Amino acid sequence: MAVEKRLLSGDEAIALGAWEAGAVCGFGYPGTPSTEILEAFAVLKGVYAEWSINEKVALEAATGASLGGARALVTMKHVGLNVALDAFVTLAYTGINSGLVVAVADDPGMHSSQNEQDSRYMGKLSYAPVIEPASPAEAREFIKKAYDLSEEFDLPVLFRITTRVAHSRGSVEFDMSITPEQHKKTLNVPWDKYVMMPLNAKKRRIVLVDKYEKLKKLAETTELNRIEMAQTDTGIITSGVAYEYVKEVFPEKSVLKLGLLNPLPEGKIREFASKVKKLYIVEELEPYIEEFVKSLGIACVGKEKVPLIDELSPDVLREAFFGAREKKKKSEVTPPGRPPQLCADCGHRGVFKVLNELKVTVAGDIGCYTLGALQPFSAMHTCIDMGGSINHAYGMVKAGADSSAVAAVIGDSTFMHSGITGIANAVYNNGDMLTIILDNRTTAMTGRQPHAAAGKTLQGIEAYNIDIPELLGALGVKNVAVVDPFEYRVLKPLVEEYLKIKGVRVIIARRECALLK
Ligand SMILES: Cc1ncc(C[n+]2csc(CCOP(=O)(O)OP(=O)(O)O)c2C)c(N)n1
Repeated sequence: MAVEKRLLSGDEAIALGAWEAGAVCGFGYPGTPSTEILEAFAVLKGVYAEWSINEKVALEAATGASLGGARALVTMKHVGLNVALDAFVTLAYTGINSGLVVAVADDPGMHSSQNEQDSRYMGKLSYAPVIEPASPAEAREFIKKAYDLSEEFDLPVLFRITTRVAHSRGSVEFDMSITPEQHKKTLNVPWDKYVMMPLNAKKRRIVLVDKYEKLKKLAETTELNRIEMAQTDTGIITSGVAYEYVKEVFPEKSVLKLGLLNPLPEGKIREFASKVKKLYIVEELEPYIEEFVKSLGIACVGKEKVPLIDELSPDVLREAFFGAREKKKKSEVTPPGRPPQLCADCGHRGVFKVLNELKVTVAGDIGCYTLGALQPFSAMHTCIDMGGSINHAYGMVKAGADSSAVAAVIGDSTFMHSGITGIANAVYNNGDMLTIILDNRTTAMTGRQPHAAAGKTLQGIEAYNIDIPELLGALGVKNVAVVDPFEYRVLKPLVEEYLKIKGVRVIIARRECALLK
C-alpha cells in the first residue's frame, strides 16, 4: 500500500475513482466544467479513452463497451446530456452488462454555458439512479459506489456534479500502486433485453419500474444519504456543494445530506422532518428535493428563501437567511469588468470583420467564435444550441429572409458534433443559405481538444483527418471554398460572391488556432 494524499479537483477525483473501480473505457465530448474528467482518465494505466464526435455517440459507444464486458465511463456537460438523452432514457430499459456511469457536470451560474438546467430531473425522467458528491474526496468515493450500483441494479447511473465540485480542489487519498479491480465480463447481448421493439420494451418497462421500487428501499439504507443530528430547532436537507455551504453557515443545525438524488428516500426524509421543528431545503438550481418533500405533505421552506437563479455560496445563504447586513464584507474596490475577447491572433476575427462590414444577419453557434457577437464585430444574431446555426439560417430563408444577407457560422468541432446533419437536411430540402465553417483545427473554447477533423485522438494517436470539403462534396454541396480568414482581400469578395450564389454553399475559413502553436 502506498496511500498518498493529493490536492485534486473533483474532475480528477472522478477519473481516479472510476479507474480504481475498474473502468477501462472512457468516452466523452468536451464541455466545461466536465472536460478535465476524461483528460485525467486518458493518462491512467491501461485505459482506452476518446473524444467522441458528440455526447450521444459517446454514450452509445460506452453502451457497446459495457455490453462487450468493460466498465465504462462517459463524460459530458449538462447540455450534452440533452444530446445523449435519446440513448440514455431507453438504456435504462435495457440495462447494462458491465457498469456504466455517466458523469454529467451542471453549471449553476452559467459560467460557461448557455443555460442553467438541472440534470437531476433527467434521472427522474429515466428512472436511473442519480448520485451527487459534495467534494472531490466524495467524488472519488461515490463513483466507486456508482459502478457497484450500476451492476447491482443493471442500470446506467448518472453521476451529477456542479462547477464548484468539478473545479474546486480538495484533499483526496489514493493509492496509485494498486491494480484496479477487474470486472471484465464477456460480451452478453440477449436479444429480448436489448432489442427495444414494443414486444420487449413493454416487458423491460415493467422490469424498470420494479428496479425503481428496489432502489427506493436502498435509498433508505444507503450510506450515500446521512443524517447529522445537532440542534433540533432547525433541520436542513441539502446535497452536493450546497452541503459544504450549509456546514459553514449553519454549523450547529441538523442536516440530512443526500448523496443519492434519485430516488429520494421518503422514509429518511420523514424521520428527519419529525425530529426538527422547522425544515429548510437548501439546494442549487431547481426545487427538486423541495417538490418531493412537499409532495409528502411535509411543510418546508426552500425556494421562497434560497435563490432559484445562479449558484449558491456561503454569502448567498447568509444574505438569504440573515439579510444583507450579515454578508461578509467585500472589498470596497470594484475592479473594472473584463469581457472575454477573441485572441489578438485569432482567425475568427477576419470572418467577423467581413460579416460586420457586409451587414449580414448571422446565425451563430457555440465556441470561441460566439465572441463575434460582441464589439467591435457585433456580427452574430443567434446562438442557442450546438449545431443549431446552420438550421437557423436555413429556416430564416425558408421563412422569406433574403438569402444574400443571411449566413450561418459554425466552428469545426461544432460542425463535426452536430452540424453535418444540418447541411444534409438543407441539401435534401433545397435549402438556400451560406454557411461559413470557422476551421481552427481544434475545439478551442474548451481547451483545444482534438476532434474528428483534426487528425489526433485524445490519447495522442495520429488519426484519419476527416476532410471537410470532401465530406461536403459527398453530401451534395456544389459550391465549397477554402480560404485563410486573414487574407482579407480574398475573403471579402469571396463572401460577397457566395452570399449571392443560390443553394447550399459553404466557405471554410481555415486558420489554425493561435494558441495551438
Ligand atoms: C451540447 C454541448 N456540448 C458541449 C458544449 C461545450 N462546448 C462549447 S463550444 C464547444 C466547441 C467549440 O469548438 P469549435 O466549434 O471548434 O469552435 P472554437 O471554440 O474552436 O472556435 C464545446 C465543446 C456545449 N456548449 N454544448
